[in-house]
Amino acid sequence: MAIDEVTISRAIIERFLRKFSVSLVVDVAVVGGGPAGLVAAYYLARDGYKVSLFERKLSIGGGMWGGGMMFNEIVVQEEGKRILDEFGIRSELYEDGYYTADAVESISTICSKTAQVGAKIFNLMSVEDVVVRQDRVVGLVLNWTAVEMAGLHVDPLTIRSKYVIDATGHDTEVVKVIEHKVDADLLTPTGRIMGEKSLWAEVAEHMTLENTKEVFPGVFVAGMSANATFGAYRMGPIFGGMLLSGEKAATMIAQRLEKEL
Ligand code: 48F
Repeated sequence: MAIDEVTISRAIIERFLRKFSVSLVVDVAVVGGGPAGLVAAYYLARDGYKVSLFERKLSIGGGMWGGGMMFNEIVVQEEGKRILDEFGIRSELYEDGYYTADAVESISTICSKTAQVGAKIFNLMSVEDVVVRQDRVVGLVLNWTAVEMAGLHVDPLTIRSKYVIDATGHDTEVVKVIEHKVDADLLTPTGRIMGEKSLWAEVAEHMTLENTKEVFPGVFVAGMSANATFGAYRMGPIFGGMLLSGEKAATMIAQRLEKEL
């Protein structure tokens, strides 16, 4: 059969628009496609919620691809291994309580399973603003990363979402927008972003879970963004906290959504 280039173009355009159109109104919008955001999107989509994930970069996966200092292996502890097992990612005992896994196998599997359970993943899109109504975030403002990079004067588009997860990592970008633009305190002890502290793996790992919570009505923080928002330590290439934080954000939001039914 002959191949028609225009059919290829039309197929891509129509299918993309279909995917984007159904993502204009969602239960949960996840900002950032690192391990924390992907795991949150996975559990929510698997449980039947309508989820979109927006990632600024071409590749999904955030900081997991490079392991530690480009040695592409990750470390998790017992609790984190449970999540690797759930995704079917192979890991190997290194010594008591420490497991390693191939960084590429880990993040590509998480990404693939998240897409397969129905989360709509959009790469090359950046979240630049939020929509606030009655002191609650009810949507996100999106633009192409290429527009952002080129500094072009192009207006964005908007989506509506019952809940937002800021999983933007160290930069905690959604919360930053709220802090700068919304005339209300954040749900942190100071009402402001408290800022990330230097590296302390042991404390940071469990603080990540503690800090995974609602930071503004309608907005949860997960992963490094949670620690940056609540003034906790970074942890380097141990990834269990990121995975468990994604799971916790999903569980907390699912409980809220259930109540609202
Ligand atoms: O940085 P990232 O991997 O965050 P994470 O899921 O995991 C942190 C670890 O990678 C590592 C660590 C391990 O213990 O400390 O750093 O918390 O992924 C965040 C993603 O968010 C994207 C960014 O490109 C990255 O892929 N991102 C950031 N800001 C935006 C965004 C934005 N405004 N819009 C869309 N994507």
